[in-house]
Amino acid sequence: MELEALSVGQYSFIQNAYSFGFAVMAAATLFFWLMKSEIAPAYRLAITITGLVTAVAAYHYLQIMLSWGAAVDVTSGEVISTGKPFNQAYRYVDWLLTVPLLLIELILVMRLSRQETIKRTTVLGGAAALMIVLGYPGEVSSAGGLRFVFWVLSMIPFVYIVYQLVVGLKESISQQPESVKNLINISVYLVIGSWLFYPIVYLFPLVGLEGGAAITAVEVGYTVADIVAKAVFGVFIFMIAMRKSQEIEGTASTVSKPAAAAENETSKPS
Ligand code: RET
Repeated sequence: MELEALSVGQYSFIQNAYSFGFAVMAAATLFFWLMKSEIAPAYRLAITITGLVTAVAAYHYLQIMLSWGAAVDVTSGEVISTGKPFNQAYRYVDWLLTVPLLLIELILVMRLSRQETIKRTTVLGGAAALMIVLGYPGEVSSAGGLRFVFWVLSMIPFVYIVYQLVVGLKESISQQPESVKNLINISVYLVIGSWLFYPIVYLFPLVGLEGGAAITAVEVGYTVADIVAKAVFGVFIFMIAMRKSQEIEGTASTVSKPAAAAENETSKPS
């Protein structure tokens, strides 16, 4: 990455985007974990994982921010490289850990049969990890040809995941309770929509986008996409779990309603 192509303004803007990313991911983690007690036990694992994903991301945003701060010196009013490299591996390590978990969150909150859960989490999680691993060599290579080859290789599991989400899960989604069907469909399209951003951005250097504006677009763009794919998506998972929990609670309270009503009657002041 040609950091000296940045203006001080662009450099700070990116630093602020990382800081914002850290704040959102850390706050989202606290929210998911603190609110977990509101969720029925059957859906708590999904929410624990949702919080883990944002926790891992918060940690990486902090590391990215520190690495960004150490890579250049702006005290002269210009962006001067300090010689310490900006570590791009943090993003990929983050994705490697969190992208499979994001798909696992979705499967867990659907609460499919045990066998289907194992099958789908393994296949989708495995494909997601493969997609990230195949993308990395191209990301760090300076040869355009190699970048393109790894883009094509990484697109194979990507297309497979999209196919599985849209076609493979159709039947299972149709069996979900009416109250959450819509939320699950939105979550699936949120995954596809936010994930599409990454392979497009990856191609920027190949279509001649360079310089400070391109670096800014890529770094800020990845940060926004990460926030949508992890925190916003997490809120949807949370809403699905919450609605399903309320349904379980609703069924339970219908059973005990007569007793509760009778108690209310007797305790009413006259
Ligand atoms: C790469 C390499 C080029 C081809 C493809 C890619 C896909 C990356 C994706 C990343 C998703 C990241 C998420 C992060 C959440 O915070 C690796 C850029 C297909 C889909 C969801």
